[in-house]
Amino acid sequence: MGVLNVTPDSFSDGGRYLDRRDAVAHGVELHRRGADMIDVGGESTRPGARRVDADEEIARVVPVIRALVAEGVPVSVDTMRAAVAAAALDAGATIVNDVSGGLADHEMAKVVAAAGVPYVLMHWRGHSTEMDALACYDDVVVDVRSELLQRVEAALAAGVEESSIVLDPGLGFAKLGDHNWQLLQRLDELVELGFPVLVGASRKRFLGTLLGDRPPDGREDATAAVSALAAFNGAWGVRVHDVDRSLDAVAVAGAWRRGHG
Ligand code: PMM
Repeated sequence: MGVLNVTPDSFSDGGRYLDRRDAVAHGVELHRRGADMIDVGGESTRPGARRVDADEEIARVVPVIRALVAEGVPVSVDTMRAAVAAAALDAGATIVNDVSGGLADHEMAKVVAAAGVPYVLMHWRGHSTEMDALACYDDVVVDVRSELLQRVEAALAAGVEESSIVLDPGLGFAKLGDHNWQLLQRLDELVELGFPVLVGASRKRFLGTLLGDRPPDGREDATAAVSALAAFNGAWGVRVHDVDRSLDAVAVAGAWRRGHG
């Protein structure tokens, strides 16, 4: 999954693709390079980020989604709002990626159920302004797993098909550095729930910390290493900014796992 943030303030690519033509060209390029889908988001979720209103979010993402779909690019929409998801699906998006796992907007699961599309439920505890204060766990893997299962129950109750659900541990969202590493170390405990698992580590702060406070644009090799290890440990997908490196990493992981190239 290639990341396309149409925002002025995302932590690693904010502002870069605000111009609609640049955004579409970048999404097409990521797809051409091998991303199976492009994840288009119009609201930054970096720690401390302020929310934009729904109309602004729709105005940012819908024209980009429409243009990508016209170019034959499969698109997921990265949003916590049902109204934005509905507009994005209308514009041709075919997956909903909800970083709040349905918690931020209780209408979301109904929109997804009505559309019958895949639904990424990410682990989340609160909005960006408050999430760092919510990073308290007994056992982060056990807690994330059980909170995700509650979100699965809510989605099923709203009519979402079980086979449409994808789970994501939500690295960096109400997680301190080592919470992320524990979730990765024990990824199998999420995978064994039987749902496809998506991992989003690309350029995140915990990678920079590991590498001696490296800035986001120096975290690409570490991101690719996470992609290889996530794939090797049973992840279904990785959400990344640099598609080439992760494609190679995932190819190596697959050959290693199968024992042939
Ligand atoms: N991370 C970000 C945004 N959306 N969606 C999913 N499913 N998983 C993630 O880990 C995730 C996400 C934040 O990263 P960005 O600012 O680089 O988009």
